[in-house]
Amino acid sequence: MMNAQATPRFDGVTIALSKGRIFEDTAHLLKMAGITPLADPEHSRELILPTDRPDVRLVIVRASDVPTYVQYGAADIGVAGKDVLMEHGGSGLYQPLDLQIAKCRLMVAVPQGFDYAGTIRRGARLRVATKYETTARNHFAEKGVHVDLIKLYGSMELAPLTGLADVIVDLVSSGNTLKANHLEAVEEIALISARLIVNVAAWKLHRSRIAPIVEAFARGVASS
Ligand code: PRT
Ligand code: MG
Repeated sequence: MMNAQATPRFDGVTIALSKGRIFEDTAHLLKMAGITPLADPEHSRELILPTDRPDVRLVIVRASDVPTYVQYGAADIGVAGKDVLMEHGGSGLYQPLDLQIAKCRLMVAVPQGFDYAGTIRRGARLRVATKYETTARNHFAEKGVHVDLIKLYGSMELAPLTGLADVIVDLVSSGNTLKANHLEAVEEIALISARLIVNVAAWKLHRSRIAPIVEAFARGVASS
């Protein structure tokens, strides 16, 4: 529960989004719900964006922070990638909708020509660089592969090129980034798309304000 005294009062629905592809791909869904942001997060420095509906505001946070804002009720609703949700664990979150946006795949990738299957067959330890530590650990544990995980916060593709790691676990959409860095995908861990997430307590207490937005998003997904 948030400390009521420290929390500025806003008696409406707060939606947490990250800028970039999530914000861009969510715009048409917001529109279906009759919500138009009054500023563009790419150009505004404001982190709380009002909308044309006085009862709805947006908060702009890092993609990996969206589940945290919604889990603790600082935002009622959010849009987060399945990758981010797997890593977060999903506690305190209701996930009513696959929004079918920001699609990609979470993959294991190696330097072109690296004998991934052979390395695993020999039972050698793999050094794995990734931002997705928990998901990667679970994946390799299920396969019975011994790994040393190296946590990175970005540019995973650089790790095998500099000798930091043997393999990476990262998102792939077109495959161009891997190709440009002489890497190739060898294994799929999960298909990824963005999900609508809702704070469990807010869903129970304020269902009448939140449900119409969820339903409008659902219509938006069905019509695209
Ligand atoms: O950028 P920042 O560090 O602030 O956070 P972020 O990278 O987590 O946010 P953002 O906005 O880049 O991504 C938000 C969400 O979009 C992710 O959590 C995914 O669910 C989804 N998404 C979909 C992707 C991609 N596609 C994607 N291709 N996120 C990142 N990428 C990156 C990938 O990491 C790799 O570096 O794009 C590169 C590969 O793209 P291709 O087309 O070259 O294969
Ligand atoms: Mg990014």
